[in-house]
Amino acid sequence: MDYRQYLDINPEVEEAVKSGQPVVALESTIISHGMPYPQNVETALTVEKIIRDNGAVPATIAVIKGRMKAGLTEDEIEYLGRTGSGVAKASRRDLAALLCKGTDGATTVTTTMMIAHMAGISIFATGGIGGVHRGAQTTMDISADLEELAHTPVMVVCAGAKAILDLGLTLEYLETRGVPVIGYHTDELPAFYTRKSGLPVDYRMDSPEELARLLKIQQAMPHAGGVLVTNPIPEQYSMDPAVINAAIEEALRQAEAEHIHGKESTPYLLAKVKELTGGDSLESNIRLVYNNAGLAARVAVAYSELK
Ligand code: PSU
Ligand code: MN
Repeated sequence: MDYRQYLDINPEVEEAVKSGQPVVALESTIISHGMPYPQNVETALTVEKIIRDNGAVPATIAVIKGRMKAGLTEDEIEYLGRTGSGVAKASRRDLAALLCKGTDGATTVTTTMMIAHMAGISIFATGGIGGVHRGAQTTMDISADLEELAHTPVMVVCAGAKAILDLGLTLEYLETRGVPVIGYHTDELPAFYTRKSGLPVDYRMDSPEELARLLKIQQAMPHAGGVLVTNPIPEQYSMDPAVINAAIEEALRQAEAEHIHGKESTPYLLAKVKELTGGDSLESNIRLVYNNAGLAARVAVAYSELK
């Protein structure tokens, strides 16, 4: 048996991959669990358009009826967005079981990296990654995203991670697992809604060409893992740190009071933060994803021009 039996690569994506044209992968958990309907669908379709406008082919990734899909139709994106959290959040441990049962799954950063790699796609844009949760010293809640970055040779372009996580421990974990953390036009790890966390990235890079070369070199290493690119939210959309941090603290308190844990933890915290900040955090979230999509597409173009 071979994983290709369960993989459907959309013809446009397949053609682009085969001929070395730029392709950017996109995740689907952000659609079904990360944003409300209908903004989730609107955002997902706009992100695809931004990638095209920047010269690359978008490949939104999901599991649909037990098939791993690299490249979705508009109807499939609409279906994932409308169904929302009715679609299972699919991490690495879920993938084989979803294929076995023939059901649907919204892919996280982890499973999007896996399927992108299976489909021959090296660059992936999203909003934020999972990481080491606050209190992980006792809960052991550490996102599988960090492990995937450690062993799958895909570049993930994100806006850092939300402060619902312990950002310092997240960087420690990435260091241990050998994942380079790059700041795009910054020396500081961005904290998703805000441009600064007070924590240093490993390297600063200032052009898509440099990022593309880094990825090529990384991929040439034996047992190559991934690369994490952190791209700060554009200044005009960044939030007031006092407002967002107060919402995060309150969301964490409510999660604890309601004994939320496991895979429910991240979606619960994301939804709470959104609720507590009204529409502001959603607007910022959408804008930073657009910003990441544009950068990822430009990196993909530069990558396709390398020998
Ligand atoms: N962080 C965000 N938005 C998201 C996610 C994380 O700011 O939508 C989603 C991504 O799909 C990520 C996943 O891969 O949550 C991490 O979940 P967990 O912490 O359960 O590993
Ligand atoms: Mn977790």
